[in-house]
Amino acid sequence: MSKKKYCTGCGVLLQNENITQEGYVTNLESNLCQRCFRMKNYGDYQVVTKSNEEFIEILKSVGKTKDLVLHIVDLLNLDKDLGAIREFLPNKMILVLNKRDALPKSVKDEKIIEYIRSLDLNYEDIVVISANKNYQIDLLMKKIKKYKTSNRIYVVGHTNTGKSSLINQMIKNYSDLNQELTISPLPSTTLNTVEIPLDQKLTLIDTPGLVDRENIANYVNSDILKKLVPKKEIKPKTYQIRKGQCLVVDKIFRIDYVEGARNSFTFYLPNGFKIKKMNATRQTILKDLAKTTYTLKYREDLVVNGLGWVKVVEKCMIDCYIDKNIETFTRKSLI
Ligand SMILES: Nc1nc2c(ncn2[C@@H]2O[C@H](COP(=O)(O)OP(=O)(O)OP(=O)(O)O)[C@@H](O)[C@H]2O)c(=O)[nH]1
Ligand SMILES: [Mg+2]
Repeated sequence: MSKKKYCTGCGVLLQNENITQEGYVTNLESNLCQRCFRMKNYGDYQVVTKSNEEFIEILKSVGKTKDLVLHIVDLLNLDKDLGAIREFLPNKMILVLNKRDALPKSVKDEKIIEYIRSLDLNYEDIVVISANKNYQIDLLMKKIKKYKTSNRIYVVGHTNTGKSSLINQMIKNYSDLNQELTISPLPSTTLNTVEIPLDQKLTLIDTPGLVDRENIANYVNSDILKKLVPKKEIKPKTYQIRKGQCLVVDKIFRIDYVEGARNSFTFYLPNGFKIKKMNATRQTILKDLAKTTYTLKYREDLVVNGLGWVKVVEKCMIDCYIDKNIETFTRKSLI
């Protein structure tokens, strides 16, 4: 019987029997499954819908080890990415806040760390990094060496937070390996654990990300998906708005200003999205989407899960229209 072989890009079990099933390769000599090969070479993204149960089982098995865990969070989706993971993992953990490059430079790392500390979560340490820009990866490595309990370090988090991107950066920085994990703007790129021995003393283990069903990434086409992952520093866009006006983001999201004094709305969204200010009474666009009414207090954010947020200065009442599956919520202003 031949030995089982796994894809070096996403961890899936390789097979050459069924082209419609995951892990397909024409030749079992290959190291990459066909899906990874197409993503890497042609940017051709194929969505895989897997049940979260499988990913949760993997997390639980990590929870049975005593190994150090890195919890990777996307800074643009902080509140949601922080949730759900900890409950499966009693391990020692470092919180890694990724995609620093996408946040405005004017926001200081200390301020973000202070915000997290105020939530009183149970982490050994917190590090702000950018996997793509190789920012503070050395600092993270120092902390890993400080807190590690064995030679094995697990990398966990929600999907698309940049776990595989971080490991690829560490492979480049600290090893002679030429392996490269598959990364993509699509949810569920990594499908199974992948072990990366950086050296004799340190093995990083990539894991599939937990899928948040209320995240916008599950409900948009691939063009919008690509726009959701910011490539550059987000340029906040501010609009002065008064009662009777509305703000519309592409064809996905609309806010009507229902009640309140003249106000300032600042959008923190990836730069590719277009925002239009219009007269609400004359404009019917997106009004067939699910409506939620929010009463905002002084300096609060309206967050759209997976997209970004709108910072509102004065207290007011707004109606928000968006696909019914996509979650919106409010919080104290982050910035
Ligand atoms: N701007 C920015 N984008 C990043 C950074 N790190 C990762 N990304 C992007 O985020 C997207 C997801 O990255 P992946 O590394 O595939 O994320 P993952 O956590 O491994 O995702 P799953 O395997 O699906 O769980 C890709 O489009 C990356 O280019 C970063 O530091 N900055
Ligand atoms: Mg991955």
